Amino acid sequence: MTTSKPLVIVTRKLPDIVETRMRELFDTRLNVDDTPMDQAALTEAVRTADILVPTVTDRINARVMSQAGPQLKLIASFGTGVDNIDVETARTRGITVTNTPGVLTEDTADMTMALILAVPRRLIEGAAVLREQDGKWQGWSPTWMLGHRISGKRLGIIGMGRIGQAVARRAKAFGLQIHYHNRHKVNQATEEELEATYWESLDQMLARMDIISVNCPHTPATYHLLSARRLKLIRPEAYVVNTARGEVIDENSLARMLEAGEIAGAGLDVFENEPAVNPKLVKSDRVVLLPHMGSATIEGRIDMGEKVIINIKTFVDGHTPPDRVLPAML
Ligand code: 8YV
Repeated sequence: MTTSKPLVIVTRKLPDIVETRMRELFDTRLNVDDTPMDQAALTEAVRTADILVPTVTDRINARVMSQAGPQLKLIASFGTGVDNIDVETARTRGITVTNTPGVLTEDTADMTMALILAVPRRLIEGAAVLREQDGKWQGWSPTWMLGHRISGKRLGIIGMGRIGQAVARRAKAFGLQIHYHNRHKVNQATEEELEATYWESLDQMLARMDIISVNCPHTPATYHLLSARRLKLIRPEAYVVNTARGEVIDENSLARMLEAGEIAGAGLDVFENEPAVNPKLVKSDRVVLLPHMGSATIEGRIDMGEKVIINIKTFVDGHTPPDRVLPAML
């Protein structure tokens, strides 16, 4: 580091309490009006920062990193997913990368469960009736606004890491049967606790599920994991929920299938080209769309900030930060 206090550039507005603490500890440059940085602004930031604190909205690719000055030693990301950062290029340039795992697990699992309930039970449609009719609802009818029962259905979780398991725990309490596909089988105690069935073959699992939840990270191996071919394996009565990353699903194919009634519905918190959303999805009445809100709780965001601070402080003090991300982990 060139100064006693490292220059930390934060790309987006963070909770006040996090920013205040960062300013106490570091020479911190904040983004108080929260304007997202374009590639030029990011390039400028890496030319001067000792430490960069980006978020999911910043693309820290090889091109940006190639412009980094030798003083840039740490990218302490405010977020768990690191698919927006070229971790391999960072490693070759001697730049450490950290993230904020663990602290958004429960919030993201809650939001996943909310979508699992909202789509089959037509929550948003029902709420919209009262708004559209200005509160003048025509009254109850035995065959109106019928959705589908959750209890007893088969939930297929793709990615049984921290978030996948937290979803499974909730879903089990709602009476869903837990199935999962993962790179590896989870340990026996967890499988027993969740009464979960492991499917080595994603194709086979997809063909048998009533609800599918995407909870794996976006990596080169999971890009379009739900490809056009695999989406066709899903039963037409089934629902798809995604709170992980849009890139895991071929969004155009999903939108086409929803339009054609080949999939019953979808609950999506993430999209392939955020903030753009496929117009077919926006128009569809078979979907519930949320603007990437999975971890959007004030408690979660403060915890994420705390993790960022711990990672920076540990690094500056000459130790390996607790949440270091290595290419081999992806
Ligand atoms: C965060 C997320 O809000 O942490 C993640 O991977 O997807 C979000 O919940 C976002 O990444 C913050 O950068």
